[in-house]
Amino acid sequence: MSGPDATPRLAALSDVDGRARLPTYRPEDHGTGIVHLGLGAFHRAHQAVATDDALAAKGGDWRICGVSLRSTALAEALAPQNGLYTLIERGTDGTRARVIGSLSRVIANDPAATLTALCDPAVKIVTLTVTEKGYGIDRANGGHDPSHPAVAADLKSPETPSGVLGLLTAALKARRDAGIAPFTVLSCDNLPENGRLLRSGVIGFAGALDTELADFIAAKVAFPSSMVDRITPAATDQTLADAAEATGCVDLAAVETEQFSQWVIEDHFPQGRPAWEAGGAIFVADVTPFERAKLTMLNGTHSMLAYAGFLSGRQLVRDVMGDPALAALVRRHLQDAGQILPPLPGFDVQAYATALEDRFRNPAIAHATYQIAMDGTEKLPQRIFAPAIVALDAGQPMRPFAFATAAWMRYTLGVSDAGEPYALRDPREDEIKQQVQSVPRDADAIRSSLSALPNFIPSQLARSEVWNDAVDDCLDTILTQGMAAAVLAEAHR
Ligand code: CS2
Repeated sequence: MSGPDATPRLAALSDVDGRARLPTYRPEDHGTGIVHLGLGAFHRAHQAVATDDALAAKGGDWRICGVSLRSTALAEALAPQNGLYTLIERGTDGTRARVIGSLSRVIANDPAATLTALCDPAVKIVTLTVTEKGYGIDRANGGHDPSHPAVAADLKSPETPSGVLGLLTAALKARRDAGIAPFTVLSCDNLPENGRLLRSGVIGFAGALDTELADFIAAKVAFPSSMVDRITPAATDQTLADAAEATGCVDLAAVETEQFSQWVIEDHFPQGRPAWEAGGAIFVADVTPFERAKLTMLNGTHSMLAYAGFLSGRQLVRDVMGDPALAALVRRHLQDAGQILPPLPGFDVQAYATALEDRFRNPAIAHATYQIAMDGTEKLPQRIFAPAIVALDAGQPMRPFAFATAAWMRYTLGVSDAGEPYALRDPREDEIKQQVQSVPRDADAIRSSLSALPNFIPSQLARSEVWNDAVDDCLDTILTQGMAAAVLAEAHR
């Protein structure tokens, strides 16, 4: 296929005619050793890039079979390109382009082919970016969540699974039965102790079917945790235009991201791993402090600014940073969130906060507040509620967490201050609507009703008068004065 002006479609490195940097290795010389579940923009801007660096530096059979569990659009773009795509990195000092060669093949919405790929003896690692809601784990208690649609379906037909826990369990079983060593499972989603959590989900799911299998997984399968960080907005026409300009090819799978990239990984890979350190990854014994810093400061502030910003009419994170009152609330959130983190040797919390403000301000990155606002019920527990509990226990300021919660509660009403309706884009959207539709438009009523959502706001908070008063105070101003005025009032408190 070629573009309207007969520009060739990107399909081989030899097609590239432009300034884009090319892999310094021959992709076809390397076998596939990784299956990645969740082939979104984030994976292509992060782990696939670190793997590209690792292949260039140290070689190995570590190319990636990328799996889209549901959508087919991306695979349709990548398959004719033989997995090649352009990464556009937008720094404050300009834009760089490079072609990534680490994806060897793609599978889209094909559970049987996914299971076959997972059972390939050459596969040593399964990595995942399926978003918080994709796992089907009972986040409050650990283990699998039998009410998650994919988990429920896979418990009924475990031989033909299509969800994350079902696929991993079936593949680990088939490998055990065939005498093939288990793969290492590496979650790369923004969840606290993501490896431990995923391990509990897989063991819980397996245990519901076969306790011996669950024991085998508990004893033999490694689930290292990792913290990943790279701000990756959805690709736009500009991304594709920049890729075409840098490669001389039509590339329908191009992705754009910021220059910054961080990956902190627990070093527990019994079957070996790529030399991801060549792509800047840091290997540590315990990821928890890094992940807490990121979830509390970056992601927590992101969620606050997403709700407050979106409802103040700010479409992009950089627009939020250009609004003095919102920018002041971002700074306050970063400061107060930073204060409750346990000290981490070599980690300068002030420098981290300043760097985050700079990243949020990056004029070259168009990161939509509405994109970050998605899936609030999956994000707020680790980003806002867990830090709020620490702050409450330590007698530290918790107003920023109460304000973020109130902003989310206002967002759940599904209509802007100007009367424009919008979709919440949350897996619990129907439940939330039921909770808020049946109560008067009043801070105490809305807060009480949303606090009653099962497995959401921890009881330590929901029972705390100090917390509830603070949320009500913020929410009352937001409801009576509108978000923009409430942001101004909050910034000048
Ligand atoms: C964001 C994250 O969409 C969101 O919820 O907070 O995707 C954030 O951009 C990444 O975690 C940055 O590493």
